[in-house]
Amino acid sequence: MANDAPETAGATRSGFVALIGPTNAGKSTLVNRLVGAKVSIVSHKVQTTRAIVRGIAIHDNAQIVFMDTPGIFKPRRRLDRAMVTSAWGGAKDADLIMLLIDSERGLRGDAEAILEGLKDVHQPKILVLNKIDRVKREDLLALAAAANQNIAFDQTFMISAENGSGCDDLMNYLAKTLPEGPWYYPEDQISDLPMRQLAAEITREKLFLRLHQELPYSSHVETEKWEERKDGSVRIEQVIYVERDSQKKIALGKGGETIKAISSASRRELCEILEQPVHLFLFVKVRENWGDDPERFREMGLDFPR
Ligand SMILES: Nc1nc2c(ncn2[C@@H]2O[C@H](COP(=O)(O)OP(=O)(O)OP(=O)(O)O)[C@@H](O)[C@H]2O)c(=O)[nH]1
Ligand SMILES: [Mg+2]
Repeated sequence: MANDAPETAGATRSGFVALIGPTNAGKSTLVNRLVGAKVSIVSHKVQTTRAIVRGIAIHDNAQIVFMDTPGIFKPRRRLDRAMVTSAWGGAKDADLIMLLIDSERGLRGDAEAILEGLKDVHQPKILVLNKIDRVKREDLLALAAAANQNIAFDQTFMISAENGSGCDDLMNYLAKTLPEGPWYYPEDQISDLPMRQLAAEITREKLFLRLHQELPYSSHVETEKWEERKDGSVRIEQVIYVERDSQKKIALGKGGETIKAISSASRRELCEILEQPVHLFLFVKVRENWGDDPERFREMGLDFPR
């Protein structure tokens, strides 16, 4: 046809790549590695990511928009259901889907159900076996074969998001596979999360790292105030919402030592990210049943399941 665009050497490519997988597979770790900056929080606990976080990378002439999604698992609470729905929604919006599996866990647990669910998703899919620093090579090959049995993955990659091994090959593949087209975001943008929200997420990460049992899952952080000061520093006030008075006591710790430790870890990281001195003030408030409050879901970027 006459209006066919000529193949130009400098044609740009762009697209959305959704990372889906069981909780704790290393999706957020991988997004941070591929973007080259921390855009999504990471913890050793399950269900760390709660809503889709977009991290943007440029490789060769391609702009790759990674969608980090909440892990997929069998939901119990309302919040769980919203998270799992959001993850599948991310997959449906993507140009390409990356299924991330923890090689050590293999297909046990939620992975089987996700493979089943992927049969209804029609975009190109690739399989990424993560945490290869933890397993023997022959086990990896067996896992790759088993996962490829029911789903036609275009490619299988074996990587370690933690130490970066295999990540260059993965990026090269994505950059040449995404469709031709203009970039979606300005060249220097690495995330679509507003700073106030990223700051709340950083504090939530410290909470996940520090607190045990159910408490991290029953808490939620919001940035309430953000005040740039004349001396170049910033004053940030955040509230940690918990569901019960007993949880508030645990979050504060004896003599306030737990909240102090969380605050200073979060403040240190915020200073680094913002490249300015940070005065961080954390408050713990009880908000009963925040897990059933539509407003909280909106704040997190989730739909409220009825
Ligand atoms: N050994 C090893 N650990 C890894 C690797 N990638 C991630 N991890 C660890 O796995 C844990 C979970 O990582 P996350 O990135 O939070 O996992 P996720 O898939 O985003 O988890 P959810 O958001 O809860 O669904 C963290 O303790 C990471 O440090 C890897 O390549 N090797
Ligand atoms: Mg995550």
